[in-house]
Amino acid sequence: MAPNELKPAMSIEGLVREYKLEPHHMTARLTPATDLFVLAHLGIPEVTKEDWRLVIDGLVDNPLEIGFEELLRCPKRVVETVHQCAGSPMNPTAPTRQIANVKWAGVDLRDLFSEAGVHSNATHVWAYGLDHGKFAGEDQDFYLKDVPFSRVQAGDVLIAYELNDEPFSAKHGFPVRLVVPGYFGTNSVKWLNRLHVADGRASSIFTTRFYNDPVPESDATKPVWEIAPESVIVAPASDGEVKVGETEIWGWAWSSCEVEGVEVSTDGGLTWNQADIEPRSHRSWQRFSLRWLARQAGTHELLSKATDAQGQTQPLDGARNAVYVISVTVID
Ligand SMILES: Nc1nc2c(c(=O)[nH]1)N[C@H]1C(S)=C(S)[C@@H](COP(=O)(O)O)O[C@H]1N2
Ligand SMILES: [Mo]
Repeated sequence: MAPNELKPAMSIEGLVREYKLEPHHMTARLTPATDLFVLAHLGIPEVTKEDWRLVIDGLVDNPLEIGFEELLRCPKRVVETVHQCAGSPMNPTAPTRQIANVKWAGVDLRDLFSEAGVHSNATHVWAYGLDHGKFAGEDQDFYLKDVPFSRVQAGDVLIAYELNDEPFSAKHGFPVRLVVPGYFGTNSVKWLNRLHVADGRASSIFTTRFYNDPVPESDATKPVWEIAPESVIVAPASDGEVKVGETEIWGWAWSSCEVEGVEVSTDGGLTWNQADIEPRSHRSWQRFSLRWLARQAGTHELLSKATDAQGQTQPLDGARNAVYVISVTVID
């Protein structure tokens, strides 16, 4: 059997969705792997390092086939980046706040592509995962996504084998997955076994049917690729209590590019204050904070709104990245 036709057994069949942290739990800059959300549409395949191979084919001069040991011998690249689940493709405008900041290590796909010699008419890279099973009532032979070739050429797209300095657990894609920093998690194909270079989009249930967002005020849709600007308040906790007096409001902000500003409201969105925000380091999320003098006991609505370097800002509602709103009680 050709290696890219490997059909592993599924140790778990069907949708796996483990959402573990709420924003007020996200106190650590680096999310521990055990706290990371898990999303698998078809279940969890059992893949061994020994069986695993990656095929690179399609519009290339030299198709490649790489085994695990060979991958380890390639130059290693480490990327710290936000990792976000876009949520259910059946409900694309619902915010999930499933976000993490983690460190991936692997090989930059751009380097492998320069070895393979990609043709000038290449526009997309199709990424296949070894998981199989039913989704939306239909049999899938594999998980298949696509990313623009230009994103790969921009660098930092990894053929990854480590999460926070450790090998992956089965659920996170052991032994090897794709990681596309700055793109929603759905594009970071776990149990990766084939990259096919093409001159158009892949037509799978996960590319052209689901994971295309409606574009407001038009009939068009756009693929769920780049992460949109977003922010969450970590402290105070949602539905928590603070004492009358000075309190620090702080949280995380992120986007596919750097976040330039976060505004915070402590009066349900009537007025907004510029928070302090740290510059972005690598592709990490950014901490913002604001001193708040809570004068009056009672319930207050706190909101945070990020704006990124491209001038994109969070909408108040009706979108996955809608402004985050929490309620806190100020006590005497
Ligand atoms: N092969 C494969 N890769 C996949 C998926 C999948 O179902 N199969 N789910 C995607 C989705 S929707 C997300 S959010 C991320 C989740 O990665 P994690 O479970 O390692 O956090 O994996 C992506 N990669
Ligand atoms: Mo996801």
